[in-house]
Amino acid sequence: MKEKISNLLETAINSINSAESIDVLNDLRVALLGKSGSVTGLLKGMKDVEPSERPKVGQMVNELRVKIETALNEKIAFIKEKDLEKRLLSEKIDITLPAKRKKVGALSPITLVKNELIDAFSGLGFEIFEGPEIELDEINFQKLNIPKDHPARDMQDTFYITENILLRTHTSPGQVRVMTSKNPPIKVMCPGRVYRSDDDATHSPIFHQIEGLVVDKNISLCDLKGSLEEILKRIFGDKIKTRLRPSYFPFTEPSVEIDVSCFECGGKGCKLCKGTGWIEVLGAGMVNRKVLENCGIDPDVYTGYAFGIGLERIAMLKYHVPDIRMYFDSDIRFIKQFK
Ligand code: FA5
Repeated sequence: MKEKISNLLETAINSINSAESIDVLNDLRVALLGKSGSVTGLLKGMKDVEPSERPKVGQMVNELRVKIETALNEKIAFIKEKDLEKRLLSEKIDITLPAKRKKVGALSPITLVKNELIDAFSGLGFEIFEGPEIELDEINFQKLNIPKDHPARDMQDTFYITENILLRTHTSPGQVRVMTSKNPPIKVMCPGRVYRSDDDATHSPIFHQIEGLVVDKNISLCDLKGSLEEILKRIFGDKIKTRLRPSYFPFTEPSVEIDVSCFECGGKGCKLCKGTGWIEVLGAGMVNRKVLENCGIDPDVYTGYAFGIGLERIAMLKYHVPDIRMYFDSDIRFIKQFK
């Protein structure tokens, strides 16, 4: 029996030493120590051993089991370490290689101008209000003093969903929504997308505006002029001058167009300002008494001013974009210029 034990130990250690994979070692563990393994087989032969010898032989078999188990575990640990070394070598990372460049997008010039304007108006205390793009005829037109069949509707033909529901033609309905839901003092800007049945190099069927509205006691045209001068200087530079020209909007009275002196030629006259030295940038005016009344605000107590800026137009001027359709062409070369 003792000989059997030492023979089994020798063959087991040889097999473990020559094994090259964890799978082979696991098979060996089953063949040697498993239920029907060789070591368990030895125990079954104990009945043939002299009773006086049994404790000693039993101890030898246990020692054999421990030696085989230790040898198996050591070999498995050795193989695992080798595998790890191999993997670390093959997966070596060269941190000196140049990194792959991530493609970074750019903000559209419309977003750039929008952010700049929002920033400037916020600085003057304007809060943001955003109205819906699908609007009621009543709010887009009628409450703004543009009744059905008013000739001013020709300038803002749009896309009708039903007879009374349409895609808003300007951000001015934002004025109505604010005035009917909030008491003065009011100081808001309404940025957003608007729609018209237009399509040429300077007019798009979809474009962006920012509306401004201030309603309080004693608001005058001077407040309008002062605030907008401040904002336009932020956008076009400190050197520009502004001027107010009489205009007409049904929802403001008096109404004005605001021009800035040409920031390209300093007012001497060039291609950009078509030789006039001035560039028209926005429409504005004192809120019409009728509009205040339509929105439940007493025009004998409160007055207000409002203005509407076309973002595409400002961005075209600022970034020399020759055709409004370039904003919507999805040509990556166009947008890359604004990084
Ligand atoms: C209005 O939309 C008025 N709601 C502005 C206003 C608000 C006046 C408050 C007074 C008080 P107008 O139709 O002029 O006004 O448009 C304003 C600006 O939007 C224009 O100066 C122009 O820059 C831009 N715009 C108008 N139509 C288009 C178009 N189809 N594509 C691109 N920009 C346009």
